[in-house]
Amino acid sequence: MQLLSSFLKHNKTDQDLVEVIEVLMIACKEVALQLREGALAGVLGTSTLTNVQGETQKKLDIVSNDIIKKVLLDNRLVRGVASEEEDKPVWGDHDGRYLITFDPLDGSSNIDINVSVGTIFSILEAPKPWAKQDEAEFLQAGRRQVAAGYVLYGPSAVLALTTGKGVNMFTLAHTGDFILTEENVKVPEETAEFAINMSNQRFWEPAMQSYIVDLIQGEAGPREKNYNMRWVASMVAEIHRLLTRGGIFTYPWDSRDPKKPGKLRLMYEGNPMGMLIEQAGGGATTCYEEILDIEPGDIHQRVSVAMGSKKEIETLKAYHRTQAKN
Ligand code: P6P
Repeated sequence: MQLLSSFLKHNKTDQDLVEVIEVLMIACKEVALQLREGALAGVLGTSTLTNVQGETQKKLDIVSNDIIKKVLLDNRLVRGVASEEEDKPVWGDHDGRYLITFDPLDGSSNIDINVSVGTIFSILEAPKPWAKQDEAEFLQAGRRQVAAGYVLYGPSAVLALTTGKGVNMFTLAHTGDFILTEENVKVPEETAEFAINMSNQRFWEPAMQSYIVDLIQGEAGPREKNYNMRWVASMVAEIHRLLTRGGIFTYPWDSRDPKKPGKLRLMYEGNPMGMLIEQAGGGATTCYEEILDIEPGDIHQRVSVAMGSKKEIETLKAYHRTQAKN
């Protein structure tokens, strides 16, 4: 059995990065404990507050955000953090080298029904020369991430992590250690499983409409095979399924608010998950460009997302190229 820290050291991971990842895991272990307690900890239900996204915050959104923010900013290596639950970046007192973006509790609409949720994180190096606590330091394309991952709080708590040398998974043991349980994870190139919120179908652009219609037609249709569907409404659970058995997950642009590129957020959902999926051999696209190539203009900017099995992603992109020609 290999502990997270010894695995990272064995893989010659930058010592400072190892320290920041270990500190982040201390916070995620505390979040896991709060979730495990659930109603007994009095942290279920909604607060009276809304976040910068305009979403009513669950009590656990606030609790987990505060835990992660405090633990990270206490560390000498962390310069600042940007969270889904914070309007602006929050700066520490240290001239540290890392900036961290995170969604403290993705999928939190599932908390009260006891369905899996997760913490998503992205680690960037502050660009030199270090500016004086300027939001622009965070605005780096996803390819600049030095590490990314999530902790899925499911039947077991599992960390999926990449530092740019592939994807590995670690399960939280009763001892409080994250133990290596899956090494060099790969997304199967092909799939027969898709994940999309079908209730939005009438709002999608034509290419997405025809792509999904063709999947649903199964072996009688142009894809000539039957597909299964999943929708957990928790991106961490969906991406964990892709890493575990393949598939495609998409939350596309829709016409409900045409100016919004998508529902999901680039800096702490699209980029970290995109790095994981690409490092595991899958694809991560808006259907028009690779997510990790996007130059961000705002820490809360949204993005249309399609991720998963490489060949399925290429097919989806082909539908959009055809649409663009017509
Ligand atoms: P809908 C959770 O709020 C989230 O950001 C993702 O985790 C999830 O994939 C998506 O939104 C679910 O959205 O519209 O199905 O509730």
